[in-house]
Amino acid sequence: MRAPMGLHLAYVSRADDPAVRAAEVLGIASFDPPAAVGASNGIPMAQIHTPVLPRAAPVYEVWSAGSPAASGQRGRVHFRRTDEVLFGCIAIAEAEVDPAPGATALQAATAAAYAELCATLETEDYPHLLRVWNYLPDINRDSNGTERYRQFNAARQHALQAHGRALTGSVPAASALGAESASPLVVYFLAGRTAPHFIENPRQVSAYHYPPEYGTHSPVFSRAALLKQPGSTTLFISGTASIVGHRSLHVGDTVAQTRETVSNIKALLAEANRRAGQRAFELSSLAYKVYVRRPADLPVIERTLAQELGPAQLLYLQADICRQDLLVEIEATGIQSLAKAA
Ligand code: 3EB
Repeated sequence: MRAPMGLHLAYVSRADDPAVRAAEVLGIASFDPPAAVGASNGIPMAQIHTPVLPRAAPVYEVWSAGSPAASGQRGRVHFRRTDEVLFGCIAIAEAEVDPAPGATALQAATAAAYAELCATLETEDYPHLLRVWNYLPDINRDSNGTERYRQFNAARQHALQAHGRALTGSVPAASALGAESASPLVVYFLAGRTAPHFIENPRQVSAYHYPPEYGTHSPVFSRAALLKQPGSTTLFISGTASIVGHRSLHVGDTVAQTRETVSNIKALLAEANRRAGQRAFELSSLAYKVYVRRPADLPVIERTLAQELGPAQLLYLQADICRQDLLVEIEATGIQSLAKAA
């Protein structure tokens, strides 16, 4: 039986899970792997150093396509692609870069990662960046007088600008999280040949318009991206937190932050369903990654999300979040397959 066209996402506990059809796998992100996994059979493997909660076996986020995929490499970017979409990943250790005067090692690593990412999109001809995941060690730590997340934002924006890419509007959905100290900067991404619809949240100021109190350079991401392909529609919801307007709400209150985050996701779903057609996506049918700053908050977040989301697929990870006052951040993916609906 052939898989339906379009993208597929599975969270599995083994990279060789039988549900994963090797020929159609685009790429894998592994969370908290016990040992080096590396690229296997030419399948790009983004190794992310964020512990899975509760501390247990590693989890593999497996992206695949409804058609056979081909592997490639450009510089440090490992990628795999079909005629429609490309999955890529790159890891750069700060110890391996040589920053220009005035730049930090994280800025140099970010600049290199984004330069190689953009070059891959150009040479392989996948002009539309759909979704980007960024994991940087010690995201909230200050160095050279600036928080590392803000350093990352400056370097990301400069690199995208240097490659002639949009800084507002047509910018990908994204997540940016902390990772364990001394791990490399890891970026993985999906790009396509068809333009997606980019979606903003009417309850929030667009991140690319955040005022300067959050950093000299705004983060470059859309709140969500909606990709329509023959036979399926994919909704990528960016990392979403307890932010209304541009302010963090419910400082110190994990339950209230979790609920506010779900309200933001509901607002994005309403926008997406308006674009995709009546009720294409429901809260309970998305796959979620929940980033928890303090592992001790896990039970209360789990209870709150069980009430709010129903029988949704949830993966919990321990990670620092890009604002010190945020305790939880949630990203989500929805895939509506017409074959399944029929
Ligand atoms: C926020 O809404 C929370 O810098 O790429 C969420 C998703 C956040 C992506 C990024 C940051 C990013 O501002 C933080």
